[in-house]
Amino acid sequence: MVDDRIDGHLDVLKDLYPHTGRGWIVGVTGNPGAGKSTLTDRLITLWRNEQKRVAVVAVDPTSPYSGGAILGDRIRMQRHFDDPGVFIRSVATRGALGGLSRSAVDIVRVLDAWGADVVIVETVGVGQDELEVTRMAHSTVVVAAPGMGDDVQAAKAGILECADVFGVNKADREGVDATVRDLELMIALGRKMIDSRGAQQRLADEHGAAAQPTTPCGGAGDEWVPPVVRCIATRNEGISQLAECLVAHRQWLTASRVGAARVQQRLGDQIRNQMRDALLDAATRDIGPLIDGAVASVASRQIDPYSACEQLVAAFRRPGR
Ligand SMILES: Nc1nc2c(ncn2[C@@H]2O[C@H](COP(=O)(O)OP(=O)(O)OP(=O)(O)O)[C@@H](O)[C@H]2O)c(=O)[nH]1
Ligand SMILES: [Mg+2]
Repeated sequence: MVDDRIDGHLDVLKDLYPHTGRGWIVGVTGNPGAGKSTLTDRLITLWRNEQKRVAVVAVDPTSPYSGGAILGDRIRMQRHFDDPGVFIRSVATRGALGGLSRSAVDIVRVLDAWGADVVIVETVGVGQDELEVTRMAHSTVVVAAPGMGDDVQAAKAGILECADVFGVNKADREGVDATVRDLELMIALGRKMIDSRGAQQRLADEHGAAAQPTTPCGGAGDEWVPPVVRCIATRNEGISQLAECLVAHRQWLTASRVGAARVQQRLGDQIRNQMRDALLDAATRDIGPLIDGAVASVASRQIDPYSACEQLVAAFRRPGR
């Protein structure tokens, strides 16, 4: 009902809302083929072993970027399909303005109400919609892989801002050191450098040299520096370290003032988005033909799009139109 926005779905969401707010929303984002689904599959296993209920929302798996990976996502996670403690849902609502993100936000709420301890949201890190979905997560891991030459690209797309943990996957491949270095350089440029060597050494002592985060899992006061964790999802290596960093991030969120501020901001964003959608729906319903007319006028250059927009807004606000 919620995904298809069938009549009555808002009532369902209203009824469910009091039951939400308990789940931990974890974003898994990154370029197509970086290994997000394989990694998610490993995280599901890890959290299921801790008796957590896990839900997965795979957003837009049919995008042209990932080339119909809906099947890929299912294959990578298929071992969990008949586990009643796991719920996996793909969302591919493209087309309608903002349709993708608003469906995804609502589906996450439904799964939160279902009692998911963790809701993992897998998105391909391209496009505004995906970034919007990522913003809804409490903790986000950005999955990078060596040799994709995409790190700078990712920074441009705003990925850096939403990364709480970097997972450098496919660490069995050549070029992993360069990818880690690039990311660390980006983090250092983007944030104040903190002296991390002490903590790094401690992690290396605890976990061995294999897959330790290259930066410490932890925030100092109001600052969180995203750790970079190497992993090999196909071999289940580095996954528990990655999960530890995510948990550390969650704890930091709870303890710091940033966490509360983020919750406020996220709610504000969601309400504003909902208002934008609702207003646009109402306008389309009330003055749909006028909008079509304005599009035609702009197309034939009789009017500029700015004035057209002003006139449409004025027409929509006119009482008793
Ligand atoms: N060598 C190597 N291959 C991996 C690793 N993790 C995943 N892969 C492979 O990379 C390919 C893509 O993995 P997926 O998990 O589907 O990647 P994804 O990011 O979910 O892809 P999309 O959903 O299509 O964007 C698959 O063939 C995986 O087996 C890894 O650690 N090392
Ligand atoms: Mg995938």
